[in-house]
Amino acid sequence: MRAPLGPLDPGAAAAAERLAATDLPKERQLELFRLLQLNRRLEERLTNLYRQGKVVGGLYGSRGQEAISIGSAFALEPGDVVAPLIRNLGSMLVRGVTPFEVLTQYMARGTSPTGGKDCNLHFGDLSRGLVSPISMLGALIPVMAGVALASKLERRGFVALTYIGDGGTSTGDFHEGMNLAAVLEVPLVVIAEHNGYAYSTPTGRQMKIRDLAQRAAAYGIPARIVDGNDVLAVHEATRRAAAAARAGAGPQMLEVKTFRMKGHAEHDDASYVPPELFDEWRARDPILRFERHLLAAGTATRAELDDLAARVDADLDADLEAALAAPMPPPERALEGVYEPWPGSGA
Ligand SMILES: Cc1ncc(C[n+]2csc(CCOP(=O)(O)OP(=O)(O)O)c2C)c(N)n1
Repeated sequence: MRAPLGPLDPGAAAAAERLAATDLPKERQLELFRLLQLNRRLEERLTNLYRQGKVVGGLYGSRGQEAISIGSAFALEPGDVVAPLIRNLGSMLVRGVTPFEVLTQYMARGTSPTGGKDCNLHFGDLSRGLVSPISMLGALIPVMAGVALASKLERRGFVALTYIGDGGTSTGDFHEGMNLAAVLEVPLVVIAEHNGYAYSTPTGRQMKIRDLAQRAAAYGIPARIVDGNDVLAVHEATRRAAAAARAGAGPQMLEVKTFRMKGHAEHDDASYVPPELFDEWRARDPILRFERHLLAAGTATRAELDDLAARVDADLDADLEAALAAPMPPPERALEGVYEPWPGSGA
């Protein structure tokens, strides 16, 4: 079977230990490391809860792709607006969503951001610059083109950023939204996550091109191809793309090459993925790579990194305990917030 993704570029395997250059100060690099650890360890706890039957509904993870969500969201300005997808928990964490909110959301607790009505990451918060994910793939592109248009028309200077999977780039909404954004020259940044599979369909079976970047080119949108497992490369490329969009250069796209290290969701054992692909990409794990880089560059000591990870774990233990103790929603609130009150109904 043909591998859906070849090496990132010739010599990529040998270069995999070298991360992109960065001028981020030490504290910011350690904050990136903390967020990566938080993303992974929170998802590991969610997997345990799922296996214990405590997650209500499906569980969609981002194992192996954490550097993309975190590196990109970390590169934005506070006033920028982000629309994550289901695999972008990391972007939400960067924007200040708490593990307690995420845990209660997945366990449908009454105190969760949606009061138990949605059971995964489908919630937003404009006060934190977060537009809610939309389940229909591709639909966020025209929505975020509109958000970016508002920024342009009102001269607000913020950038709108959203994500799309390789499969999602085959939807009509993606193409219409990209074309609209290009023609209107709005400050939109699209991060296209090329992770090899759309559910069980390898990329090679759903498009005849190798690089998603070609799709952006078709609309006159500049697109760069980035190693999605290098958090510093993703950060730097997003910073540049956002700066260009902010300066009036119109929409920008990044194609980030990566690999989905699990099935589509927790219920999917990924038996259709050749095991050697997992082996190949496990060697490029974005968190271990960054950890080795921090140590080799002398940016952090082993003790500092271990201490950070231990603190993440301790905080998560406390969050988990609190989330498990949170109440389920009372039945009488089941209809609250579902429908707009009918005009004149007094409701
Ligand atoms: C318009 C639309 N069609 C189908 C689905 C069902 N669906 C949800 S996720 C998914 C696969 C998405 O693949 P991709 O865009 O590559 O993202 P990934 O899951 O790899 O992150 C499908 C088909 C959907 N949510 N929306």
